[in-house]
Amino acid sequence: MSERTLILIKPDGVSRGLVGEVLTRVERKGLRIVALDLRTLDADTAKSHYEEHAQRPFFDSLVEFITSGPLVAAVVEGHRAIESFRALAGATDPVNAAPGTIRGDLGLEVQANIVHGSDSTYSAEREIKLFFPDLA
Ligand code: RTP
Ligand code: MG
Repeated sequence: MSERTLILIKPDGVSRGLVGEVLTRVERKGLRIVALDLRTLDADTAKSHYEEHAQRPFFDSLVEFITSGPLVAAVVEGHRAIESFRALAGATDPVNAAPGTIRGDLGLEVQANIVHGSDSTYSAEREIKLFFPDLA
């Protein structure tokens, strides 16, 4: 089943020069990039993107982090793309993420964990509309 997911290379990934590394892993997996953009999020977009975490103690810090510099937003498409990219990304906390995953190989800290991937078909649809409202 082909589907689409939203991925972000977070500001830490961009500032560390990991855009090519992440996109290479995505493409080698067989996922196809259908939209790609470097942008800096405003606070309202960031809050909307992470709305499910609004009551969490780390929310303000997360919004500050994700708006702190340019990130790369992409829509990728392929067989079970949502689950497939989450598996490539690895566990949220890079310390617990398996070696071989993006976070497991390249990250150390839970907030600056390099990438985001939509976690369900509902989230993917919502997030793709938020980031790329004109995408067909
Ligand atoms: P994401 O939404 O970014 O793909 O990450 P995820 O599903 O693996 O993790 P989630 O629970 O949705 O958390 C969203 C992002 O919030 C930051 N975070 N900080 N300080 C903390 O304890 C903490 N916990 C989560 C991370 O940047 C995480 O990816
Ligand atoms: Mg999440």
